[in-house]
Amino acid sequence: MADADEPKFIQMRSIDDTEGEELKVVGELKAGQHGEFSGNNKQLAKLLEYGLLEEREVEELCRQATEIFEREDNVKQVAAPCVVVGDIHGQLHDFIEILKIGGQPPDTNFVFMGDFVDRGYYSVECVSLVLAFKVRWPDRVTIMRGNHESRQITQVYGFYDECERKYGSANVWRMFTELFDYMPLGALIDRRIFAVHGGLSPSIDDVDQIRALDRFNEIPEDGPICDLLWSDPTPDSKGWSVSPRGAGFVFGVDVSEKFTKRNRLDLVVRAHQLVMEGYQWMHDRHVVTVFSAPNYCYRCANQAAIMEVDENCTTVFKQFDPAPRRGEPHVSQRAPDYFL
Ligand SMILES: [Mn+2]
Repeated sequence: MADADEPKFIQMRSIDDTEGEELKVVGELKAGQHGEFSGNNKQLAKLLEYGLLEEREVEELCRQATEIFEREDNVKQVAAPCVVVGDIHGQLHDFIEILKIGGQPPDTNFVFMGDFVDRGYYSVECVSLVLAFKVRWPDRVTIMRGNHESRQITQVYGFYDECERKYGSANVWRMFTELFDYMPLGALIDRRIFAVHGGLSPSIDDVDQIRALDRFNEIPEDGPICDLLWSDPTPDSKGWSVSPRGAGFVFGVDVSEKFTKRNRLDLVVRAHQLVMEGYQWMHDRHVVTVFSAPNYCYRCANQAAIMEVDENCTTVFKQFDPAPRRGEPHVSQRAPDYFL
């Protein structure tokens, strides 16, 4: 299994220099507004200030997150309003930017559609941060698994190497990848919007069928779980076709129409594909792609987006450009245009 493209990395220097305002949640954590400035709050504060957790902290975080995920359904019910986030891929500065643009837990409900790791330089920090949010506010933060939350894929696309480089062994990688097996597969927002990392599966007609799957394993090489995490919509053909990715399928507008109608959905929101504007409608607005890593791989010059769902289940997209940081090449530099 492989991603469609294979970009080259430019080695970067340091992460020291994030200027700008302190995040509200950092201030509140310091002020003790979320309880004692200890344990998980301390980890969260450290991560929000671009720090790296110690190995024993990662161990504790994974243990706590596993306990929470273990009790969650394959498809988590989420109430609007919420903010839906696509691929992050180790781009920590941009993750922090998302919190500035979209709001912060616990005031904002978040639905993260996976692919926290690989490609970018801060996969460890990104996955630690999203898990620290989850552990601190489990009911405010929904996480689903992306195709990169996998032992096999992370050994090819950077996360394994990053863990070894930052911790001196593969211990932390082992802890995270064991945890990945517990992540839910999707979310249902107000029973009207189905969120999933990749797309639909020829083995799944009803959302309820997903609930019956045994997900607590490495992502299989085929079958419904693989499809949900790997498939892509296509404008070019109807029905189901072989995917050029080597896993999952590509599906046409007729598939999306049938699935949304049968499950009484407004739409399917998914991530998984680079789209230049950060979001892209497809299949007569039955499907929308949200991609939240701007200037992906530090060279794709794409905008990123998040999707806000209001209390009436109306969607608004906020686009954003790369957050400023020294030491990384800037391919694109466009004026932000959040409200298109
Ligand atoms: Mn993906």
